[in-house]
Amino acid sequence: MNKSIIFITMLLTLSLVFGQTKQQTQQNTQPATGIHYSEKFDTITGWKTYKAEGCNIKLSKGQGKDGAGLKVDYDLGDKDWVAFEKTANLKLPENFVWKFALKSTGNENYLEVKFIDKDGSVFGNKMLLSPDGKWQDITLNYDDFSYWWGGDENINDVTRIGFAVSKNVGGSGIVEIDNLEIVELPRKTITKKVSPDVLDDFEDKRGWQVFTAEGAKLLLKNVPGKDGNALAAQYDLTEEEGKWVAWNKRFQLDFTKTKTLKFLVKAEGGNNRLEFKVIDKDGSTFGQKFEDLENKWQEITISVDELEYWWGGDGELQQPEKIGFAISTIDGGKGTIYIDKLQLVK
Ligand SMILES: [Ca+2]
Ligand SMILES: [Ca+2]
Ligand SMILES: [Ca+2]
Ligand SMILES: [Ca+2]
Repeated sequence: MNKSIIFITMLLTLSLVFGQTKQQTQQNTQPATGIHYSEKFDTITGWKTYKAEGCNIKLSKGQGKDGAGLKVDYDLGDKDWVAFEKTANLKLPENFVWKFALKSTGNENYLEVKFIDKDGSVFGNKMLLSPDGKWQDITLNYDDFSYWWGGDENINDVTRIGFAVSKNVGGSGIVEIDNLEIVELPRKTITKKVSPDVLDDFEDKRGWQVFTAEGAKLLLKNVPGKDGNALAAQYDLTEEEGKWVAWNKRFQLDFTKTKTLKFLVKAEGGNNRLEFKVIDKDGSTFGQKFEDLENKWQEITISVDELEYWWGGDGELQQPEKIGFAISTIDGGKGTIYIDKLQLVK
């Protein structure tokens, strides 16, 4: 979590530099479809680097996938992150894809892809690098990005775009990027029909943000579940003690009428502990732990009043804003926890 704090500090500084202009409306003067941003990396001018203390990053012109590309040599050592960003002037369309070619070698760390807007809101996506030295084409949709921190919770005029390499196993590696494009797509018609008490049906993994202890790994996927898709949390806690992986998402939570939450769960692999959390705006974290989960679907019912206060904030739940899950070590090792149909019961 240290990394997040460092990022917040860095981004607060950036947002001060860029001022506090607030813009609530998003005017769409752009054409209905088309390329909003394109970078072929014939030059690497304008890309700036940032790093946590003790980390190193060097940008150079690489071979690229098509013509030259951006080559990033990094060394996290045992620290947390390096970043490379560029100023942009972009009105983000309502529906888009962010495409780029990616090649990496070295250690298996995370790649973060980020938009930063005028008031400092950061929207991002975090993926595990596959450092196999092969070019792969990455396509991220609007749904793959979630609000991370800073500014307000809307993405307005984008002033910077960027990437970061953040710690999974740490150490060094090379990341190469080419053919970066942000392309507008036709507006989506939303056809989802979910009952109003379902907070998340896990048809997609939109909005879930991943955190891991040093050396631990977590990959979130959508797989066929109990009811349509479920979320599969594939984890590797290693054999060491005290490891954990976690994933959180923001929800509009109102516990004034009902305080009963339910979800479906199934566990495969290692014998480990599932933690369920409700997190307040000030960081007050309340939770409940579950052990001996079985390899068949079961429904868990939680009463918000019975959650235990764990840490953070003032110990009171005034403005609940996130729900989180975590897996912590009993025996460690690998496994998958499946979650489906998270609901606030009427
Ligand atoms: Ca190129
Ligand atoms: Ca904003
Ligand atoms: Ca589902
Ligand atoms: Ca509180």
